[in-house]
Amino acid sequence: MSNYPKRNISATGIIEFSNLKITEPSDYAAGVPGIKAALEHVSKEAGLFRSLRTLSQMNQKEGFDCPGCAWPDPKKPSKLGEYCENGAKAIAEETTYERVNRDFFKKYSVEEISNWTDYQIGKSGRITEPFVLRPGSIHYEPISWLEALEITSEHLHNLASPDEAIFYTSGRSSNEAAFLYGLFARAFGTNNMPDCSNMCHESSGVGLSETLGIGKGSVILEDFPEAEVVMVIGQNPGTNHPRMLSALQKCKENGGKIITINPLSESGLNRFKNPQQISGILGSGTILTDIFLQVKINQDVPLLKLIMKRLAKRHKNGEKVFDTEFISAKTSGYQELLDDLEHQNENKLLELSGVSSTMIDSAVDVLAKKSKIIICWAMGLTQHKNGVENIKECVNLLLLKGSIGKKGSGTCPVRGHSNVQGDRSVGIMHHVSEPLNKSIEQVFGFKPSVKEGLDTVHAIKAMHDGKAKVFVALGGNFVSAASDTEYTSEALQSCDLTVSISTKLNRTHLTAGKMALILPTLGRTEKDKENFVTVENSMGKVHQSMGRMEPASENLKSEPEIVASIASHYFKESSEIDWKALGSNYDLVREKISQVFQEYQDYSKKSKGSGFYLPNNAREADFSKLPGGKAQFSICKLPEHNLKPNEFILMTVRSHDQFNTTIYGMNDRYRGVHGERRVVFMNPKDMENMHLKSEQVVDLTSFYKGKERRAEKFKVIPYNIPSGNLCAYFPETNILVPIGLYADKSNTPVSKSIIVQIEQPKQ
Ligand SMILES: Nc1nc2c(c(=O)[nH]1)N[C@H]1C(S)=C(S)[C@@H](COP(=O)(O)OP(=O)(O)OC[C@H]3O[C@@H](n4cnc5c(=O)[nH]c(N)nc54)[C@H](O)[C@@H]3O)O[C@H]1N2
Ligand SMILES: Nc1nc2c(c(=O)[nH]1)N[C@H]1C(S)=C(S)[C@@H](COP(=O)(O)OP(=O)(O)OC[C@H]3O[C@@H](n4cnc5c(=O)[nH]c(N)nc54)[C@H](O)[C@@H]3O)O[C@H]1N2
Ligand SMILES: [Mo]
Repeated sequence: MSNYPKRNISATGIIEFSNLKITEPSDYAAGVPGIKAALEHVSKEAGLFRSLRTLSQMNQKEGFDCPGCAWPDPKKPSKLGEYCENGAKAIAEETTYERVNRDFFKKYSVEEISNWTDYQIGKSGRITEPFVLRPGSIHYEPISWLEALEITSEHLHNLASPDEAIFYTSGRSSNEAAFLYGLFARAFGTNNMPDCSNMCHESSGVGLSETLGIGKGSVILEDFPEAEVVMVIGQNPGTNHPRMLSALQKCKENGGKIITINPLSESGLNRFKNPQQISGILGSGTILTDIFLQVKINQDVPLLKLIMKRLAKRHKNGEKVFDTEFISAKTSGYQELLDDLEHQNENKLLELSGVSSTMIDSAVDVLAKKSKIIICWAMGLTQHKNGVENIKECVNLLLLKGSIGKKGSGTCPVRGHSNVQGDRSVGIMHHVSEPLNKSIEQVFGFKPSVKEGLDTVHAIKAMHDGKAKVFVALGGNFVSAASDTEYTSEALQSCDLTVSISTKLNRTHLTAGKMALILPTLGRTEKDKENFVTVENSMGKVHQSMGRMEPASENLKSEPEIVASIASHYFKESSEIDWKALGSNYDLVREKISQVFQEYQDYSKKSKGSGFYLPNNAREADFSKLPGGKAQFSICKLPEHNLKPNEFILMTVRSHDQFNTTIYGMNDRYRGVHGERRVVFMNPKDMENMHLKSEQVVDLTSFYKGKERRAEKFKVIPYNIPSGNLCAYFPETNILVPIGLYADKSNTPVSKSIIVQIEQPKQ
């Protein structure tokens, strides 16, 4: 495409402070303030009565699946409503009355909107019809569906190779949409299918596959009441998976213990006032965490090694601590692990972990005596250079205790997006799978490419280098979610065409290619004729989801229909596949899925009601597909940071008022931060050493391979966080994560251990 003047787009928005108020962090989650916050959000965005009706359908058998997190629904959903405060916010966000329509784009140019914060952009509302940003133009204008599809098709045809196209998926898409999308990418000829999982639980997938033979967790919801110990590592369920707190509550009520490992003492894990119980509203709630190990950022491997070393010592002294029968029948590498633990220096591990020896002993004591153990984790373990080894170390502990494939025990990587696991199961994957390729050939009659595709970080590099020219996104907000914001923004803007299938406006629509399209789609809550779609929850259960609200505009199409239309316009008459039929008949899509993946027999029928579980070998303690037919112990290295005296490790987390890049509001109630997001949490002693006062404004800089990256203007907040560690929110801090810095094997950006310095603001 010939050269047009480059648009003047801000990748981050103008930086302005709002109204910071700091209070004591809350010492419990949910309760009355949770109900109040939920009601405030829904009334403001979408009207109270309309929202309450929508919420009453959420996570019910005939209703729709919450578009928030992937935590499973109980067998008997509460009649009062099976949702949490943050689920209510997700609904408010989708069912908002605000609209991004022709008038909006006439009034505001993309250059102007790009100066807004992500919060302001998101609050603009739902997109009402297809829009195009033509080369050289700075205003989106309406375009017909037909012309938009023709433009997409023409650009895809003009590529020199199918590998010049990128097909990104975010985890909110249904199984049906994701399957069609993956099928189209493969029929088109590429495996370039990066997805949000690459930035999220990819390390879990890799670590679990290599050790247990399946990239998913092994527990189901009914294991929680049975568990004797639940360890929650690197996860903040009070904010990100609030319905998980009810499962933890049941574990506690049955006498179970909870061990939490986190650099922060997160309120949601301290005490829970269940808003669905009278006692939760009037009473003092349930204490959740019994033992809190305040680990330093990224020192979980040393901590877990120390725990295992002390357990091994007790075992050696004759106490029956390890499940030796399980170990000899089902595992490989036990002796090597014991040797490694033996050689580790106790004091070094202790110092690295930052946790007191007596606290570790209390955890060891509980773990020594119990055998039904669940380990839950999320981004606090996956988004590090050694993310994969973090997971393997958790597996080591479970294997020593025989806590796999047994009721009340197992692995629980708590998934993020509501269908991120389902999208993977039905074929969104940049890796080549021989069996999948074979199946697709049998069912659809074409041979998919055998060339490995690009994941998120490599797709960004390819676009930046001019090797990929068309970017299509099925949902998500690529530029704000990915690392190295400025670099990713340049990468997208260098594309000839970017196409976003979206519900709401976001920054990726602004860091657009030379030509850009927004194809507006129905959300989860909305009626899609009489169709239902299916999703898979965090525990491998597939079930239906059916929206019932009137769509935000009559000009929206469903995701499966949009994907199928792109395919049918691209192939015209030349495809064996009847894309039009697939785009309108989801039973037919499910039939095709069940032909390609044998686990989905009788798919349409079985997904009704409460749904069905996909097979899970780890749940059955069947490791026959692994070397020697055994689960694998791993020897993990200690993480290395080599910090200079003025350097800190920064983790980037979610506030209580956001869903990834969608900012619901400006408060982080549990952590006592109100009205502001540009804050950095810091240990008071570190502040003193650096002569920093509370609310003083600083810049954060990171250096990587000779390049400085700077995130400007953050207010310092004294907080209970280990010395040498910092915490701030994403996406504001993504600008600091170098594109070249990602986890070994999983390629997940290291969003939780960024080495930074604190500097005086530049201006
Ligand atoms: N309301 C809401 N719900 C969500 C989301 C949302 O944004 N908002 N996002 C969804 C998505 S996609 C995902 S992936 C999940 C994310 O769920 P989480 O992983 O809970 O999300 P984060 O905010 O990234 O929190 C990470 C936690 O790990 C801790 N941590 C950071 N570094 C370390 C470390 O080195 N070691 C240990 N032990 N702990 C560490 C942090 O202190 C924090 O408590 O939530 C999903 N659900
Ligand atoms: N620094 C840092 N970066 C991170 C993380 C971190 O912890 N720290 N976490 C990472 C993680 S875990 C993840 S999962 C990624 C998230 O990456 P993404 O999934 O790409 O980002 P989201 O913010 O969830 O996407 C929000 C957008 O999705 C669109 N959308 C919402 N609902 C629908 C729908 O039903 N259909 C369609 N088609 N579109 C819809 C809307 O337009 C909305 O603006 O971010 C990652 N980035
Ligand atoms: Mo995620």
